[in-house]
Amino acid sequence: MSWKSVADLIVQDRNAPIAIIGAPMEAGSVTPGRCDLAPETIRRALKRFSTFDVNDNLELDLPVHDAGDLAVQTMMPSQGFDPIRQAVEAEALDHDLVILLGGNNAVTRPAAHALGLPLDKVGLITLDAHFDMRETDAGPMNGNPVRCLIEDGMPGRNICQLGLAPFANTGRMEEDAAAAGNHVWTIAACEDGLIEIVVDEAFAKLEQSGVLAIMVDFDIDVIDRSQCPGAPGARPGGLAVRDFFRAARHVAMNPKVRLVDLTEFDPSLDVSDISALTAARWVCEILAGYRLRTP
Ligand SMILES: [Mn+2]
Repeated sequence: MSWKSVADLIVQDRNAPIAIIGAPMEAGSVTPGRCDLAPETIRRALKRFSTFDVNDNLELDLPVHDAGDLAVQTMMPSQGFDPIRQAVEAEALDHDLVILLGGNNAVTRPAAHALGLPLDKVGLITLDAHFDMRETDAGPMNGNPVRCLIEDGMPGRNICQLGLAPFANTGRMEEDAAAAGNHVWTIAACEDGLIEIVVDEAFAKLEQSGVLAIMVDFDIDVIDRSQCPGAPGARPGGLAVRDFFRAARHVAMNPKVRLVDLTEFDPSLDVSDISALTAARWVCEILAGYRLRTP
């Protein structure tokens, strides 16, 4: 390779401002698949991205601490809660920003508990086709992390949900999200290049809620399925992949954002590496957004 790749930035360096950690959880998925393959697939795909963004004349020159991948492949979300929370918490203590590679969307709940703050001081933004408000009587799974977090004590006013897809949720979920006080922007509100405005609206809501730190969950199924076939929940009519990248960069520019995750990427469903390259580009955009933070 004649150029420096983004994979070359990922090294063992506890002083790095950013850490990356994989949580290859698959058990507890509504649609069983191979989300456990995502972290290694994304790491491999990062070798195909250079560190230079020609659009903005931006060189990614910051090291990223590699915290490895957790051994959660065979664990149910209830078993995986403590290992994920503890590992993410350790990284969040040492680094400004933690990038968590799922795994299915069940990794989001333990991660939100890992910022060293009570949940009423943590904000959660989701980019997701789904409310993730399924019932919790059978325990945590990939379809209910938002409901779990509300039951854990996160106020709905701390939760902003972006990109909800039509015919992919129930009226009951919408009612429950509204009753909890969640802030909601459907996919229609995120179209036509409006995603950065919507992200700013979400940040403003979280500012009003008085949160001290923000986690952003990027469920890759928010993207249009033609541009992200490797996500079981993705549907035609989803977010344009360019808007997904814009959202990632814009999110990472906010210093209150301490943790981002990418979930629901299933490499076994992918076509021509489209989703692998999309997930890896998401990492690049997060690093670019961090790089553009103003101190
Ligand atoms: Mn989800």
